[in-house]
Amino acid sequence: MTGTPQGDTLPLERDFEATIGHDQRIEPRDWMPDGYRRTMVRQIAQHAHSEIIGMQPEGEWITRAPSLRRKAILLAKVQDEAGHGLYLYSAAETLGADRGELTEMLIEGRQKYSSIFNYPTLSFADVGVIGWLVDGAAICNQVPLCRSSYGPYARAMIRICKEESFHQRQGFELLLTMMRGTPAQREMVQDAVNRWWWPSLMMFGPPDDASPNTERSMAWKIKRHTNDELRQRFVDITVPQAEVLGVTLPDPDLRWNAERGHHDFGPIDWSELKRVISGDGPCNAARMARRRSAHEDGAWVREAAAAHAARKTGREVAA
Ligand code: BYC
Repeated sequence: MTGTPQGDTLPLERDFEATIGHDQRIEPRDWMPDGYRRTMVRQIAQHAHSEIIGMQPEGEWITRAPSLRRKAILLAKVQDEAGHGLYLYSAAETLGADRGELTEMLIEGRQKYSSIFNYPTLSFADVGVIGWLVDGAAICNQVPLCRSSYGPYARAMIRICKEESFHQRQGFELLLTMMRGTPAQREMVQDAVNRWWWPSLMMFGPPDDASPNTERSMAWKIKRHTNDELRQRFVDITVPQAEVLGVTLPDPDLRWNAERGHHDFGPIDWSELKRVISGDGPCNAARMARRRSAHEDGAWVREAAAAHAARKTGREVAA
């Protein structure tokens, strides 16, 4: 697919650009520029890793959920994240990436996962706030990705977004219940909102003037909006929800700007995002250690599956 001799690629490039220009999908067997393939593998792999690492902060609360109902909801949600990771690794495989190699790259620190999962979950209110803010931010980011130019990614995203929507609602409902509870419960919610608000805004990535990939990814219609556009949309959607909940978003500069038709918000500490992405967040080491040990613990499953597949292939050859 990428092996076409140099010089012969011009018609293929034209076809590719025309497909993108007509808002049609690029499919696995279509010719695509190496840079497009690399960008897709990078983004899909990071996204898959984020889903899998993202099971950890909330997973820690499954055994400590306050009721059977909350436990069942949380179990279902964390299991969904595993499913999202699997759809996404499958989408990356359609581009020729090997799932095992992607996992190795994550474990060796050569591929990234979302900064947001490097913060601790200190109380059960964090489960609600992750659903409301983190999944809420994920939905803002991912709904436009349902129209991403790479077919398998866009299709995976449709199902993921439906499930994320359930996740966001369960978080909001949990918080609403706590806000109608005792003063101590309301304090727990406010404390969790204070800790997760700014990291949630950072999920959208660096500001547009410091985002090296956005321009190219927008031209290829991999991304449909810039990081800042999506961040603004998230703030605008979230402010009225905070009012319904009765929580204060921890930003003294947050106010409606009638002229812009958007909320203004205060400066984001980009040095924190850089620190967290480069491995120096509050939980990076713990998240990676857990991921490594889960990978090692799963070795026997992978070996058994490979042996089973080899035996099956052997039987098919013999027949
Ligand atoms: N954390 O040029 P930029 C979820 C990296 S899962 C870490 O703007 P791009 C959920 C970026 O990768 C959440 N790294 O990049 C799961 C790039 O580095 P490389 C994940 C970040 O790709 C479970 C560099 O910084 N969602 O929602 O154009 C439970 C420069 O950035 C971050 C996705 O992956 C960050 N926050 O835009 C609940 C969605 N931000 O690769 C929820 C799909 C930036 O050049 N991904 N970086 O070394 C995307 O939409 C885009 O990849 C991003 C970044 C908007 C994240």
